[in-house]
Amino acid sequence: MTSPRRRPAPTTRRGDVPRPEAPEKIIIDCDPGHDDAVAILLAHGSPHVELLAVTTVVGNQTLEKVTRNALVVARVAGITGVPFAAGADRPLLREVQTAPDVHGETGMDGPELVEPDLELDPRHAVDLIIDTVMAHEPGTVTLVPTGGLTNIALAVRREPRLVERVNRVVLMGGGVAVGNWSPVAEFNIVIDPEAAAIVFSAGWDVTMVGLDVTHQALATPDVVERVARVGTGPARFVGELFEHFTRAYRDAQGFEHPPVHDPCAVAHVIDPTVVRAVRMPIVVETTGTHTLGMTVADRRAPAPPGCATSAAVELDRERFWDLVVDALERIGEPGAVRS
Ligand SMILES: [Ca+2]
Repeated sequence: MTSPRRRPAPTTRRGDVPRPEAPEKIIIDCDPGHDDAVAILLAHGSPHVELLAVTTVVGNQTLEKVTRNALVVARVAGITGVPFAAGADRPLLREVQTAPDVHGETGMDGPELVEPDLELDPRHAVDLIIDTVMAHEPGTVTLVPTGGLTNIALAVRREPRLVERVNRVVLMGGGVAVGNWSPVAEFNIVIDPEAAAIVFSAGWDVTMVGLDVTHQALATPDVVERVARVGTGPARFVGELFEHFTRAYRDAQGFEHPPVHDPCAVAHVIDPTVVRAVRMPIVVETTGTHTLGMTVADRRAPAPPGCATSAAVELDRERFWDLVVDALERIGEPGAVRS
């Protein structure tokens, strides 16, 4: 079954963002994470999405660290009235793999990480996801995972009606023809390939925003300068994240400028013309000797009838960063950046 899709509103002049009738309700499931932090800020600052909940999953660092980081971002962004809950502390089958070479010992090295002031929701992330989706009208809540897919897989196994209830899943992970954790696999997928296989094959509408587009979302000096010009505490926070991310990506992965992956998924929800996706069958490799965690995308057009998966193929870089800068400007200066 195909979920109801929101029709993209027409874009007006360059730099403007489309004006949908109502913001799209989203849940971000994440592992902050420098780019997860930017994704949360983009979602919070954008008038085109409504953040219903933030859940965390082991990934870039341990569950304890990424959960604390999510709460730090909440304080920096001034997010209140949105539940935050911690989820899985390990993958379904595999050993825990984290990425300290990219994200540091804290998982969000760079800025000073202030003491969080938000209480965690007592529920497990999986329960919070299920409760939130089931409490809303069918087809109105979009899941935006930006970490490993353990929580999402557990949620859809625990409550199979989620397949019909969610609007769609727009995830950062994978790639059509590129890897980063192996020659063919991306980190979010390969750290829990069984969970990813469950999510991609569940039958709900899945859009994979993968490395093909996120490797174009580079924090180049002009982007760093644009963010700095916003001049607020949250913008300085992002600047300090970029500083670490730039060094780490240079040393660990040989990138001149770091790809800021996770906000690309949020940007696709905000405006599908900024991150354009094409429908194609995608399956996750769970047994490959050299290809574990590969998202095997069938680019032989056209996609067969009933195909529920899409892959992002093109990023409008200029308008993507417009969205991020616009969100930071709207957030302003509400949260403490220095303790
Ligand atoms: Ca992430």
